[in-house]
Amino acid sequence: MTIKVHHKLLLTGAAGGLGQVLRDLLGANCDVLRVSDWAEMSPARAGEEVVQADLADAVAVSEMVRGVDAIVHLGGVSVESAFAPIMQANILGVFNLYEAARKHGVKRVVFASSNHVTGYYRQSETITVNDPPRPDSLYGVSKAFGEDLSRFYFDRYGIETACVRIGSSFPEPKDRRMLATWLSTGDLHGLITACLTTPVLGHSVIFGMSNNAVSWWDNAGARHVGYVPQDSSDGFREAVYARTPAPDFSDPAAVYQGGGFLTAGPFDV
Ligand code: NAI
Ligand code: 15L
Repeated sequence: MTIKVHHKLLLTGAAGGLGQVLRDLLGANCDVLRVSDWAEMSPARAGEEVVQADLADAVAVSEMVRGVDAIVHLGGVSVESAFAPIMQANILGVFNLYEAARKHGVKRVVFASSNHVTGYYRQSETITVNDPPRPDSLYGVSKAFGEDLSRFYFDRYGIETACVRIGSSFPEPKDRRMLATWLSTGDLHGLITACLTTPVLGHSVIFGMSNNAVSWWDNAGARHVGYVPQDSSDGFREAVYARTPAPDFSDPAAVYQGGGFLTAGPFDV
């Protein structure tokens, strides 16, 4: 059973892939779920509020945040792209969100960071949450900015944040890399619930992964969050091997943890 400690939760990025999944699940974590995106969303259901807002619009973001107790922040550019949209959504947008949280007294945020903050580590390395960022893309740099900004808002204003470096959260692992990076959507919800309910969150970085046998990430530094993954990519391994070619190690995507993000771009501004 999900423990409900918040009256009103805000979910940003609610029109996106993970946002739609979590919109169905996070209702159990609160009395009222406010869902937001700049894209159109389906109408409010019982126990929901729908707010359309561009993260780059400080006034709109302030109104979006007013009155909520905690935020699950998924909104933003979710892949490598030209810098301008990344700057608007992931840099200015995350600043607007934390400023609004400060002004309105919101004390806890779960920030959807990404494994691409550390994509330039090799697939032969196991890293911890204390290893320095090595972003593999402008997108990864923007998520590293969000992690740093949230640390500043914790140190200065006491706003607690879990920076969840999500691996690959899809219904199934799509390729061999995702056997290591896979996070089931059930485990994603479990992880977010843990971050929302753990007594003391502080400023925490945690790798968002299921209990996969092959893993590049050590979450020992995030034990206080109380996340215990229930799923594993292991059952998909045989089928993934059967439908995908052996890795070509002259391709950086097969060598580094960030996979295809290593070779995405540059994009015209
Ligand atoms: P998505 O691209 O499907 O959803 C992102 C949502 O943000 C979209 O609905 C989009 O309309 C909204 N958005 C973009 N710019 C906006 C703006 N300026 N103002 C308001 N809303 C805006 O991405 P997905 O897969 O659902 O991921 C959700 C979050 O989790 C993203 O922040 C992504 O970076 C992060 N993440 C996801 C992973 C995955 O495996 N799905 C892996 C690592 C991180
Ligand atoms: C991400 O950060 C992306 O948002 C998602 O679409 C996937 O590509 C994921 O990383 C991944 O690394 O598989």
